[in-house]
Amino acid sequence: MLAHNPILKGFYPDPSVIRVGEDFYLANSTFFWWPGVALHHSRDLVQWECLPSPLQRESQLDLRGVSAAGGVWAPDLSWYDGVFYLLYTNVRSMYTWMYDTENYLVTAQDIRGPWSDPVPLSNYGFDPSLFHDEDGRKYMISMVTDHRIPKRQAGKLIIQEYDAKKQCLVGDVHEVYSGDQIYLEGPHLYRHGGYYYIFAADTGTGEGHGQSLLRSENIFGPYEMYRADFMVRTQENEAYSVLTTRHTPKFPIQKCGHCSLIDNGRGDWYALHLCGRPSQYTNPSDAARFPGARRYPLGRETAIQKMEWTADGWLTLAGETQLPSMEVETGLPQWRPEGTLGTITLSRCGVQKADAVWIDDFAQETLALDYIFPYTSQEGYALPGRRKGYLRLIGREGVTSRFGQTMVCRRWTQMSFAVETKLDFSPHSFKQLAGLILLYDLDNFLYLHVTYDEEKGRCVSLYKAENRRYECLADAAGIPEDGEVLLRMEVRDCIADVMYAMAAPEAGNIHWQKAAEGINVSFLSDEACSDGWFSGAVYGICCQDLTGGRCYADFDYLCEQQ
Ligand code: 6LW
Repeated sequence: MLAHNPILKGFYPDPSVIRVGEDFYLANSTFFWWPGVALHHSRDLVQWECLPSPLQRESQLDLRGVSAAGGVWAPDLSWYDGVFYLLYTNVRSMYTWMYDTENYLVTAQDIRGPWSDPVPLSNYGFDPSLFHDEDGRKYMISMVTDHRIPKRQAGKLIIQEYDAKKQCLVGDVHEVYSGDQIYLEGPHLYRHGGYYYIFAADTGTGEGHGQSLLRSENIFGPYEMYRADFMVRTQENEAYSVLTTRHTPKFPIQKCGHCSLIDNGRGDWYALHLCGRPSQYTNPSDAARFPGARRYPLGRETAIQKMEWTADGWLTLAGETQLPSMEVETGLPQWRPEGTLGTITLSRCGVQKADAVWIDDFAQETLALDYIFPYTSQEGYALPGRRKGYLRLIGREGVTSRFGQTMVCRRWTQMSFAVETKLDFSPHSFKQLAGLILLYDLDNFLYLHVTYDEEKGRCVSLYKAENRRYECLADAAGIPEDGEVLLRMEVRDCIADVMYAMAAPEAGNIHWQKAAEGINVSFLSDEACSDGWFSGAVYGICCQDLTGGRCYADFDYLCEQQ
Protein backbone atom coordinates (compact mmCIF):
# COMPACT_ATOMS: atom_id res chain seq x y z
CA MET A 1 0.00 0.00 0.00
CA LEU A 2 1.38 3.40 -0.95
CA ALA A 3 1.52 5.90 1.91
CA HIS A 4 1.45 9.64 1.21
CA ASN A 5 3.15 11.66 3.90
CA PRO A 6 2.10 12.76 6.38
CA ILE A 7 0.15 9.58 7.14
CA LEU A 8 -1.58 11.10 10.16
CA LYS A 9 -2.47 14.70 9.38
CA GLY A 10 -2.87 17.45 11.94
CA PHE A 11 -1.27 17.60 15.33
CA TYR A 12 0.06 14.11 15.99
CA PRO A 13 3.69 14.57 17.06
CA ASP A 14 6.22 12.30 18.74
CA PRO A 15 4.99 9.00 17.21
CA SER A 16 5.59 5.73 19.03
CA VAL A 17 4.57 2.70 16.98
CA ILE A 18 4.53 -1.04 17.65
CA ARG A 19 3.44 -4.13 15.77
CA VAL A 20 1.60 -6.95 17.49
CA GLY A 21 1.00 -9.69 14.91
CA GLU A 22 -0.65 -7.97 11.97
CA ASP A 23 -1.77 -4.96 13.98
CA PHE A 24 0.07 -1.68 14.27
CA TYR A 25 -0.62 0.66 17.16
CA LEU A 26 0.50 4.25 17.27
CA ALA A 27 0.65 6.68 20.20
CA ASN A 28 1.09 10.47 19.93
CA SER A 29 1.46 13.36 22.36
CA THR A 30 -1.57 15.44 23.35
CA PHE A 31 -0.16 18.22 25.64
CA PHE A 32 -2.98 20.13 27.42
CA TRP A 33 -5.71 18.27 25.56
CA TRP A 34 -7.91 15.66 27.17
CA PRO A 35 -7.98 12.65 26.95
CA GLY A 36 -4.26 11.98 27.30
CA VAL A 37 -2.32 10.27 24.46
CA ALA A 38 -3.86 9.78 21.02
CA LEU A 39 -3.99 6.10 20.03
CA HIS A 40 -4.54 4.71 16.53
CA HIS A 41 -4.67 1.28 14.95
CA SER A 42 -3.77 0.19 11.43
CA ARG A 43 -3.03 -2.90 9.39
CA ASP A 44 -1.44 -1.26 6.38
CA LEU A 45 0.36 1.71 7.99
CA VAL A 46 -1.73 4.01 5.74
CA GLN A 47 -5.29 3.98 7.09
CA TRP A 48 -5.54 4.67 10.81
CA GLU A 49 -8.56 4.27 13.03
CA CYS A 50 -8.82 6.16 16.27
CA LEU A 51 -8.88 4.03 19.45
CA PRO A 52 -10.00 5.08 22.92
CA SER A 53 -7.26 7.06 24.63
CA PRO A 54 -5.53 5.19 27.44
CA LEU A 55 -5.59 8.09 29.90
CA GLN A 56 -9.23 8.87 30.60
CA ARG A 57 -9.28 9.00 34.39
CA GLU A 58 -8.09 11.77 36.64
CA SER A 59 -6.22 9.17 38.70
CA GLN A 60 -4.04 8.68 35.61
CA LEU A 61 -3.65 12.27 34.53
CA ASP A 62 -4.34 15.69 35.97
CA LEU A 63 -3.71 18.39 33.38
CA ARG A 64 -5.33 21.26 35.21
CA GLY A 65 -3.08 24.29 35.29
CA VAL A 66 -0.32 23.03 32.97
CA SER A 67 0.89 25.38 30.25
CA ALA A 68 -0.26 24.76 26.68
CA ALA A 69 3.18 23.39 25.80
CA GLY A 70 3.17 21.19 28.92
CA GLY A 71 1.01 18.20 29.77
CA VAL A 72 1.44 14.93 27.91
CA TRP A 73 4.73 14.62 26.04
CA ALA A 74 6.10 11.83 23.87
CA PRO A 75 4.28 8.67 24.95
CA ASP A 76 6.09 5.37 24.44
CA LEU A 77 4.13 2.26 23.58
CA SER A 78 5.50 -1.28 23.88
CA TRP A 79 4.14 -4.82 24.10
CA TYR A 80 5.63 -7.83 25.78
CA ASP A 81 4.18 -11.20 26.59
CA GLY A 82 0.53 -10.20 26.26
CA VAL A 83 0.79 -6.85 28.02
CA PHE A 84 0.77 -3.34 26.54
CA TYR A 85 3.01 -0.83 28.30
CA LEU A 86 2.66 2.91 27.91
CA LEU A 87 5.10 5.45 29.32
CA TYR A 88 4.23 9.12 29.27
CA THR A 89 5.39 12.37 30.77
CA ASN A 90 3.08 14.94 32.32
CA VAL A 91 5.09 18.15 32.10
CA ARG A 92 3.64 20.13 34.97
CA SER A 93 5.98 23.07 34.70
CA MET A 94 8.75 24.18 32.40
CA TYR A 95 10.64 27.34 31.39
CA THR A 96 14.00 28.14 32.93
CA TRP A 97 14.70 24.46 32.13
CA MET A 98 13.75 23.62 35.72
CA TYR A 99 11.25 21.11 34.41
CA ASP A 100 8.78 19.09 36.44
CA THR A 101 8.55 16.06 34.22
CA GLU A 102 6.41 13.47 35.94
CA ASN A 103 7.01 10.14 34.22
CA TYR A 104 4.52 7.31 34.52
CA LEU A 105 3.81 3.81 33.28
CA VAL A 106 0.36 2.33 32.68
CA THR A 107 -0.38 -1.18 31.39
CA ALA A 108 -3.29 -3.00 29.77
CA GLN A 109 -4.06 -6.48 28.48
CA ASP A 110 -6.19 -5.00 25.72
CA ILE A 111 -5.14 -1.92 23.74
CA ARG A 112 -8.73 -0.68 24.09
CA GLY A 113 -8.33 -0.73 27.86
CA PRO A 114 -8.94 -0.63 30.69
CA TRP A 115 -5.50 0.80 31.39
CA SER A 116 -4.08 0.56 34.88
CA ASP A 117 -3.50 3.36 37.31
CA PRO A 118 -0.05 4.89 36.81
CA VAL A 119 3.20 3.64 38.27
CA PRO A 120 5.49 6.62 38.97
CA LEU A 121 8.96 6.41 37.42
CA SER A 122 11.89 8.77 37.93
CA ASN A 123 11.61 12.40 36.86
CA TYR A 124 15.15 13.16 35.65
CA GLY A 125 13.85 14.32 32.33
CA PHE A 126 11.28 13.70 29.62
CA ASP A 127 10.73 11.26 26.75
CA PRO A 128 11.18 8.03 28.74
CA SER A 129 10.74 4.78 26.85
CA LEU A 130 10.75 1.12 27.83
CA PHE A 131 12.81 -1.63 26.23
CA HIS A 132 12.06 -5.33 26.77
CA ASP A 133 15.23 -7.35 26.32
CA GLU A 134 15.24 -10.89 24.91
CA ASP A 135 15.48 -12.32 28.43
CA GLY A 136 12.40 -10.36 29.53
CA ARG A 137 14.33 -7.77 31.58
CA LYS A 138 13.09 -4.25 31.07
CA TYR A 139 14.99 -0.98 30.88
CA MET A 140 13.88 2.62 30.84
CA ILE A 141 15.85 5.10 28.77
CA SER A 142 15.19 8.81 29.14
CA MET A 143 16.79 12.17 28.56
CA VAL A 144 17.82 14.42 31.43
CA THR A 145 17.01 18.12 31.66
CA ASP A 146 19.55 20.55 33.08
CA HIS A 147 18.48 23.93 34.45
CA ARG A 148 21.94 25.17 35.35
CA ILE A 149 23.35 28.37 33.90
CA PRO A 150 25.25 27.68 31.79
CA LYS A 151 23.83 24.25 31.02
CA ARG A 152 26.41 21.56 31.63
CA GLN A 153 24.66 18.78 29.73
CA ALA A 154 21.93 19.21 27.16
CA GLY A 155 20.25 15.99 26.20
CA LYS A 156 22.08 13.58 28.44
CA LEU A 157 20.60 10.05 28.20
CA ILE A 158 20.28 7.57 31.05
CA ILE A 159 19.20 3.91 31.30
CA GLN A 160 17.90 2.16 34.40
CA GLU A 161 16.36 -1.27 34.84
CA TYR A 162 12.62 -1.52 35.52
CA ASP A 163 11.37 -4.33 37.75
CA ALA A 164 7.87 -5.21 36.56
CA LYS A 165 7.11 -7.28 39.68
CA LYS A 166 8.16 -4.60 42.16
CA GLN A 167 6.78 -1.93 39.82
CA CYS A 168 9.75 0.38 40.19
CA LEU A 169 13.10 1.28 38.72
CA VAL A 170 15.95 -0.71 40.25
CA GLY A 171 19.75 -0.65 40.20
CA ASP A 172 22.12 2.05 39.10
CA VAL A 173 21.30 4.93 36.80
CA HIS A 174 23.65 4.50 33.83
CA GLU A 175 24.65 7.51 31.77
CA VAL A 176 24.81 6.33 28.17
CA TYR A 177 25.15 9.66 26.39
CA SER A 178 26.73 12.64 28.03
CA GLY A 179 24.84 15.39 26.20
CA ASP A 180 27.93 17.26 25.16
CA GLN A 181 27.64 19.01 21.81
CA ILE A 182 24.71 17.37 20.11
CA TYR A 183 21.37 17.59 21.83
CA LEU A 184 19.46 14.28 21.97
CA GLU A 185 15.95 13.49 23.22
CA GLY A 186 13.08 11.12 22.39
CA PRO A 187 15.35 8.04 22.74
CA HIS A 188 14.11 4.55 21.91
CA LEU A 189 16.17 1.39 22.52
CA TYR A 190 16.18 -1.51 20.06
CA ARG A 191 18.13 -4.75 19.73
CA HIS A 192 19.11 -6.05 16.32
CA GLY A 193 21.87 -8.45 15.36
CA GLY A 194 24.51 -8.25 18.03
CA TYR A 195 23.84 -4.64 19.01
CA TYR A 196 21.70 -2.43 21.19
CA TYR A 197 20.67 0.72 19.34
CA ILE A 198 19.65 4.09 20.70
CA PHE A 199 17.51 5.82 18.10
CA ALA A 200 17.08 9.40 19.30
CA ALA A 201 15.84 12.76 18.04
CA ASP A 202 18.55 15.39 17.67
CA THR A 203 18.71 19.19 17.59
CA GLY A 204 15.31 20.10 19.06
CA THR A 205 11.98 19.83 17.34
CA GLY A 206 12.18 22.84 14.98
CA GLU A 207 13.46 23.08 11.42
CA GLY A 208 16.90 21.90 12.56
CA HIS A 209 15.45 18.63 13.79
CA GLY A 210 16.97 15.28 12.89
CA GLN A 211 17.40 11.71 14.03
CA SER A 212 20.62 10.17 15.31
CA LEU A 213 21.67 6.57 15.86
CA LEU A 214 24.06 5.09 18.41
CA ARG A 215 24.95 1.47 19.10
CA SER A 216 26.72 -0.73 21.60
CA GLU A 217 27.18 -4.42 22.29
CA ASN A 218 26.32 -3.74 25.92
CA ILE A 219 23.04 -2.20 27.00
CA PHE A 220 24.79 0.19 29.36
CA GLY A 221 27.30 1.24 26.69
CA PRO A 222 29.68 2.64 25.73
CA TYR A 223 27.63 3.70 22.71
CA GLU A 224 29.16 4.70 19.40
CA MET A 225 27.47 7.35 17.30
CA TYR A 226 26.76 6.54 13.66
CA ARG A 227 28.81 8.85 11.45
CA ALA A 228 28.63 8.31 7.70
CA ASP A 229 29.74 10.10 4.55
CA PHE A 230 26.21 10.67 3.26
CA MET A 231 25.41 12.84 6.29
CA VAL A 232 25.63 16.48 5.24
CA ARG A 233 27.16 18.64 7.96
CA THR A 234 27.79 22.33 7.53
CA GLN A 235 28.80 23.17 11.09
CA GLU A 236 31.28 21.66 13.44
CA ASN A 237 28.79 20.77 16.17
CA GLU A 238 26.10 19.59 13.80
CA ALA A 239 24.41 16.27 14.49
CA TYR A 240 25.13 13.17 12.42
CA SER A 241 21.54 12.68 11.34
CA VAL A 242 20.25 9.64 9.50
CA LEU A 243 17.13 11.70 8.73
CA THR A 244 16.81 15.47 8.52
CA THR A 245 15.39 18.25 6.34
CA ARG A 246 17.54 20.97 7.90
CA HIS A 247 19.46 21.44 4.63
CA THR A 248 16.39 21.37 2.39
CA PRO A 249 14.05 24.16 3.56
CA LYS A 250 11.97 23.92 0.37
CA PHE A 251 11.10 20.25 0.92
CA PRO A 252 7.30 19.98 1.53
CA ILE A 253 7.74 18.37 4.94
CA GLN A 254 10.12 19.91 7.46
CA LYS A 255 11.25 19.34 11.06
CA CYS A 256 11.71 15.59 10.41
CA GLY A 257 12.91 13.54 13.35
CA HIS A 258 11.72 11.83 16.56
CA CYS A 259 11.51 8.35 15.00
CA SER A 260 10.00 5.12 16.17
CA LEU A 261 11.05 1.90 14.45
CA ILE A 262 9.05 -1.16 13.36
CA ASP A 263 9.21 -3.97 10.87
CA ASN A 264 6.14 -4.67 8.76
CA GLY A 265 6.11 -8.37 9.60
CA ARG A 266 7.41 -9.17 6.12
CA GLY A 267 11.05 -8.30 6.62
CA ASP A 268 10.96 -4.60 5.79
CA TRP A 269 11.75 -1.85 8.27
CA TYR A 270 10.07 1.50 8.72
CA ALA A 271 10.44 4.57 10.87
CA LEU A 272 7.49 6.71 11.84
CA HIS A 273 8.59 10.25 12.60
CA LEU A 274 7.24 13.71 13.20
CA CYS A 275 7.25 16.35 10.49
CA GLY A 276 5.59 19.71 9.78
CA ARG A 277 4.12 21.30 6.68
CA PRO A 278 4.96 25.02 6.61
CA SER A 279 2.33 27.60 5.70
CA GLN A 280 3.29 30.48 3.41
CA TYR A 281 3.27 32.81 6.43
CA THR A 282 6.06 33.79 8.78
CA ASN A 283 6.28 35.50 12.14
CA PRO A 284 6.94 39.25 12.06
CA SER A 285 10.64 40.11 12.14
CA ASP A 286 10.15 41.77 15.54
CA ALA A 287 8.23 38.85 17.11
CA ALA A 288 9.23 38.17 20.70
CA ARG A 289 9.85 34.49 19.93
CA PHE A 290 11.08 32.96 16.68
CA PRO A 291 11.18 36.24 14.70
CA GLY A 292 10.70 35.59 10.98
CA ALA A 293 10.08 31.86 11.53
CA ARG A 294 7.73 30.00 9.22
CA ARG A 295 4.35 29.17 10.69
CA TYR A 296 3.01 25.62 11.02
CA PRO A 297 -0.69 25.77 11.95
CA LEU A 298 -1.13 22.00 11.54
CA GLY A 299 1.48 21.41 14.20
CA ARG A 300 3.76 18.42 13.94
CA GLU A 301 2.28 15.48 12.09
CA THR A 302 3.22 11.81 11.70
CA ALA A 303 5.04 10.53 8.60
CA ILE A 304 6.59 7.20 7.57
CA GLN A 305 9.92 6.27 5.91
CA LYS A 306 11.36 2.99 4.70
CA MET A 307 14.59 2.02 6.44
CA GLU A 308 17.40 -0.40 5.58
CA TRP A 309 20.07 -2.09 7.65
CA THR A 310 23.51 -1.62 6.12
CA ALA A 311 25.97 -4.47 5.66
CA ASP A 312 27.95 -3.22 8.68
CA GLY A 313 24.93 -3.11 10.96
CA TRP A 314 23.79 0.51 10.85
CA LEU A 315 20.37 1.77 9.88
CA THR A 316 19.65 4.33 7.16
CA LEU A 317 16.74 5.61 5.14
CA ALA A 318 16.26 3.45 2.06
CA GLY A 319 18.81 4.66 -0.49
CA GLU A 320 21.30 5.99 2.10
CA THR A 321 20.03 9.54 2.06
CA GLN A 322 19.10 11.91 4.88
CA LEU A 323 16.12 13.21 2.94
CA PRO A 324 12.66 11.73 3.61
CA SER A 325 10.28 10.59 0.87
CA MET A 326 6.79 11.93 0.37
CA GLU A 327 5.52 8.55 -0.86
CA VAL A 328 6.45 5.28 0.77
CA GLU A 329 5.40 1.74 -0.12
CA THR A 330 4.50 -0.05 3.11
CA GLY A 331 4.62 -3.54 1.58
CA LEU A 332 1.22 -4.37 3.06
CA PRO A 333 -2.16 -5.00 1.42
CA GLN A 334 -4.79 -2.27 1.64
CA TRP A 335 -6.87 -2.34 4.80
CA ARG A 336 -10.06 -0.54 5.69
CA PRO A 337 -11.04 0.07 9.28
CA GLU A 338 -14.36 -1.54 10.21
CA GLY A 339 -16.74 1.41 10.08
CA THR A 340 -15.12 4.76 10.50
CA LEU A 341 -15.33 5.26 14.20
CA GLY A 342 -17.04 8.48 15.04
CA THR A 343 -17.46 9.78 11.49
CA ILE A 344 -21.11 9.56 10.73
CA THR A 345 -23.33 10.60 7.92
CA LEU A 346 -25.27 13.74 7.44
CA SER A 347 -28.98 13.94 8.04
CA ARG A 348 -30.53 17.32 8.61
CA CYS A 349 -27.68 19.72 7.94
CA GLY A 350 -27.88 22.81 5.79
CA VAL A 351 -24.72 21.83 3.92
CA GLN A 352 -24.53 19.56 0.91
CA LYS A 353 -23.46 16.07 1.91
CA ALA A 354 -21.11 15.76 -1.05
CA ASP A 355 -19.09 18.73 0.20
CA ALA A 356 -18.53 17.38 3.67
CA VAL A 357 -15.18 15.80 4.41
CA TRP A 358 -16.32 15.12 7.93
CA ILE A 359 -19.61 15.60 9.67
CA ASP A 360 -21.17 14.81 13.00
CA ASP A 361 -24.94 15.24 13.12
CA PHE A 362 -24.94 14.34 16.82
CA ALA A 363 -27.28 11.44 16.29
CA GLN A 364 -25.14 9.18 18.50
CA GLU A 365 -25.42 8.69 22.24
CA THR A 366 -21.65 9.01 22.64
CA LEU A 367 -19.09 11.46 21.37
CA ALA A 368 -16.74 10.47 18.53
CA LEU A 369 -13.33 9.28 19.69
CA ASP A 370 -11.32 11.88 17.84
CA TYR A 371 -12.74 14.86 19.74
CA ILE A 372 -10.39 16.55 22.15
CA PHE A 373 -11.14 18.86 25.06
CA PRO A 374 -8.96 21.41 26.83
CA TYR A 375 -7.61 20.19 30.18
CA THR A 376 -10.45 18.06 31.53
CA SER A 377 -13.00 15.48 30.52
CA GLN A 378 -16.29 16.87 29.19
CA GLU A 379 -18.28 14.17 30.91
CA GLY A 380 -21.38 15.75 32.42
CA TYR A 381 -20.95 18.93 30.33
CA ALA A 382 -21.05 17.72 26.71
CA LEU A 383 -24.23 15.68 26.58
CA PRO A 384 -24.96 13.80 23.36
CA GLY A 385 -28.45 12.36 23.31
CA ARG A 386 -29.84 14.64 26.01
CA ARG A 387 -31.93 16.17 23.24
CA LYS A 388 -32.39 13.86 20.27
CA GLY A 389 -30.07 14.75 17.39
CA TYR A 390 -28.24 17.50 19.27
CA LEU A 391 -25.13 17.85 21.36
CA ARG A 392 -25.92 19.82 24.49
CA LEU A 393 -23.03 21.85 25.89
CA ILE A 394 -23.42 23.17 29.40
CA GLY A 395 -21.67 26.51 29.76
CA ARG A 396 -18.82 26.77 32.21
CA GLU A 397 -15.65 28.84 32.48
CA GLY A 398 -14.17 31.26 29.94
CA VAL A 399 -12.06 30.33 26.93
CA THR A 400 -8.86 31.16 28.81
CA SER A 401 -9.56 28.90 31.79
CA ARG A 402 -7.14 26.04 32.40
CA PHE A 403 -9.56 24.35 34.75
CA GLY A 404 -13.16 23.74 33.73
CA GLN A 405 -14.40 24.90 30.38
CA THR A 406 -16.79 23.26 27.94
CA MET A 407 -15.24 22.95 24.50
CA VAL A 408 -15.33 20.10 21.97
CA CYS A 409 -12.63 20.26 19.28
CA ARG A 410 -11.06 18.49 16.33
CA ARG A 411 -7.64 18.98 14.80
CA TRP A 412 -7.11 20.96 11.61
CA THR A 413 -5.79 18.53 9.02
CA GLN A 414 -5.39 21.04 6.19
CA MET A 415 -4.86 24.77 5.76
CA SER A 416 -7.95 25.22 3.56
CA PHE A 417 -11.30 24.09 4.85
CA ALA A 418 -14.70 25.35 5.95
CA VAL A 419 -16.27 24.54 9.28
CA GLU A 420 -19.93 25.06 10.08
CA THR A 421 -22.30 24.48 12.95
CA LYS A 422 -25.93 25.17 13.79
CA LEU A 423 -27.00 25.92 17.32
CA ASP A 424 -30.05 26.56 19.40
CA PHE A 425 -29.10 29.02 22.11
CA SER A 426 -31.05 31.65 24.04
CA PRO A 427 -28.67 33.68 26.22
CA HIS A 428 -30.06 36.23 28.68
CA SER A 429 -26.80 37.84 29.69
CA PHE A 430 -23.70 39.07 27.87
CA LYS A 431 -21.87 36.61 30.12
CA GLN A 432 -23.45 33.71 28.28
CA LEU A 433 -21.80 32.72 25.00
CA ALA A 434 -21.79 29.75 22.65
CA GLY A 435 -20.38 29.24 19.19
CA LEU A 436 -17.67 28.17 16.80
CA ILE A 437 -13.99 28.60 17.53
CA LEU A 438 -10.61 28.26 15.81
CA LEU A 439 -8.01 27.84 18.51
CA TYR A 440 -4.38 26.97 19.07
CA ASP A 441 -4.18 27.52 22.80
CA LEU A 442 -5.99 29.61 25.36
CA ASP A 443 -4.08 32.77 24.39
CA ASN A 444 -4.75 32.35 20.68
CA PHE A 445 -8.16 31.92 19.13
CA LEU A 446 -10.85 33.35 16.86
CA TYR A 447 -14.29 32.96 18.37
CA LEU A 448 -17.58 33.54 16.52
CA HIS A 449 -20.38 33.31 19.03
CA VAL A 450 -23.98 33.97 19.86
CA THR A 451 -24.49 36.05 22.99
CA TYR A 452 -26.75 38.74 24.44
CA ASP A 453 -26.44 42.51 24.49
CA GLU A 454 -28.49 44.90 26.62
CA GLU A 455 -29.39 47.02 23.56
CA LYS A 456 -29.31 44.53 20.70
CA GLY A 457 -30.78 41.54 22.46
CA ARG A 458 -29.59 38.24 21.00
CA CYS A 459 -26.56 38.93 18.83
CA VAL A 460 -23.49 37.53 17.10
CA SER A 461 -19.94 38.69 17.93
CA LEU A 462 -16.44 37.85 16.85
CA TYR A 463 -13.48 37.97 19.22
CA LYS A 464 -9.87 37.32 18.54
CA ALA A 465 -6.99 36.70 20.92
CA GLU A 466 -3.45 36.69 19.52
CA ASN A 467 -0.82 36.09 22.16
CA ARG A 468 -3.22 37.66 24.66
CA ARG A 469 -3.96 40.72 22.54
CA TYR A 470 -7.71 40.52 22.86
CA GLU A 471 -9.99 42.36 20.43
CA CYS A 472 -13.48 42.44 18.99
CA LEU A 473 -13.33 42.07 15.20
CA ALA A 474 -17.00 42.65 14.51
CA ASP A 475 -19.50 44.71 16.49
CA ALA A 476 -22.31 42.70 17.97
CA ALA A 477 -24.98 42.24 15.30
CA GLY A 478 -28.53 41.76 16.52
CA ILE A 479 -30.32 38.62 15.37
CA PRO A 480 -33.95 37.49 15.87
CA GLU A 481 -34.77 36.34 19.36
CA ASP A 482 -35.93 32.92 18.18
CA GLY A 483 -34.56 30.41 15.75
CA GLU A 484 -31.44 28.35 15.29
CA VAL A 485 -28.27 30.10 14.16
CA LEU A 486 -25.70 28.92 11.62
CA LEU A 487 -22.07 29.86 12.19
CA ARG A 488 -19.45 29.27 9.54
CA MET A 489 -15.77 29.96 8.96
CA GLU A 490 -14.14 29.47 5.57
CA VAL A 491 -10.39 29.19 5.73
CA ARG A 492 -8.39 29.38 2.48
CA ASP A 493 -4.64 29.03 2.94
CA CYS A 494 -5.03 30.34 6.49
CA ILE A 495 -7.18 33.35 5.50
CA ALA A 496 -10.58 33.15 7.17
CA ASP A 497 -13.97 34.57 6.19
CA VAL A 498 -16.44 34.42 9.04
CA MET A 499 -20.22 34.41 8.63
CA TYR A 500 -23.52 33.65 10.26
CA ALA A 501 -27.14 33.16 9.23
CA MET A 502 -30.51 32.29 10.65
CA ALA A 503 -31.36 28.67 9.91
CA ALA A 504 -33.84 28.07 7.09
CA PRO A 505 -35.66 24.90 6.08
CA GLU A 506 -33.91 24.86 2.67
CA ALA A 507 -30.18 25.37 2.17
CA GLY A 508 -30.97 27.72 -0.76
CA ASN A 509 -32.87 30.08 1.53
CA ILE A 510 -29.99 30.69 3.89
CA HIS A 511 -28.87 34.32 3.82
CA TRP A 512 -25.32 34.48 5.04
CA GLN A 513 -24.07 37.66 6.68
CA LYS A 514 -20.33 38.29 6.78
CA ALA A 515 -19.05 39.04 10.26
CA ALA A 516 -15.51 39.64 8.99
CA GLU A 517 -13.34 38.61 6.08
CA GLY A 518 -9.71 38.13 5.23
CA ILE A 519 -8.52 37.36 8.76
CA ASN A 520 -5.08 35.81 8.68
CA VAL A 521 -5.34 32.88 11.11
CA SER A 522 -1.78 31.61 10.54
CA PHE A 523 -1.04 32.95 14.05
CA LEU A 524 -2.73 29.75 15.29
CA SER A 525 0.59 28.03 14.81
CA ASP A 526 3.46 26.30 16.58
CA GLU A 527 6.02 29.04 16.13
CA ALA A 528 3.61 31.95 16.59
CA CYS A 529 2.08 31.15 19.99
CA SER A 530 4.26 32.18 22.87
CA ASP A 531 2.96 29.70 25.44
CA GLY A 532 2.04 26.63 23.42
CA TRP A 533 4.30 25.74 20.55
CA PHE A 534 4.07 21.97 20.41
CA SER A 535 0.46 21.08 19.59
CA GLY A 536 -1.52 22.40 16.57
CA ALA A 537 -4.62 24.33 15.55
CA VAL A 538 -8.11 22.96 16.19
CA TYR A 539 -11.67 23.98 15.44
CA GLY A 540 -14.54 23.35 17.80
CA ILE A 541 -17.76 24.32 19.47
CA CYS A 542 -18.05 25.65 22.98
CA CYS A 543 -20.31 27.29 25.54
CA GLN A 544 -19.49 29.63 28.44
CA ASP A 545 -21.71 30.80 31.25
CA LEU A 546 -19.65 33.26 33.22
CA THR A 547 -22.56 33.91 35.59
CA GLY A 548 -22.12 30.38 36.91
CA GLY A 549 -25.73 29.70 35.93
CA ARG A 550 -24.88 26.71 33.69
CA CYS A 551 -26.94 27.81 30.70
CA TYR A 552 -26.66 25.46 27.76
CA ALA A 553 -26.52 25.49 23.97
CA ASP A 554 -27.79 22.68 21.74
CA PHE A 555 -25.68 22.05 18.64
CA ASP A 556 -27.36 20.33 15.71
CA TYR A 557 -24.19 19.43 13.80
CA LEU A 558 -20.53 20.17 13.27
CA CYS A 559 -19.26 19.83 9.76
CA GLU A 560 -15.96 20.25 7.94
CA GLN A 561 -15.90 20.88 4.19
CA GLN A 562 -13.15 21.11 1.61
C1 6LW B 1 8.91 15.98 23.06
C2 6LW B 1 10.36 16.22 22.97
C3 6LW B 1 10.40 17.55 22.37
O1 6LW B 1 8.57 15.24 24.16
O2 6LW B 1 9.19 18.07 22.26
O3 6LW B 1 11.58 19.36 21.59
C4 6LW B 1 8.41 17.39 23.15
N1 6LW B 1 11.45 18.18 22.08
O4 6LW B 1 11.02 15.24 22.26
C5 6LW B 1 6.99 17.56 22.85
O5 6LW B 1 6.67 17.18 21.55
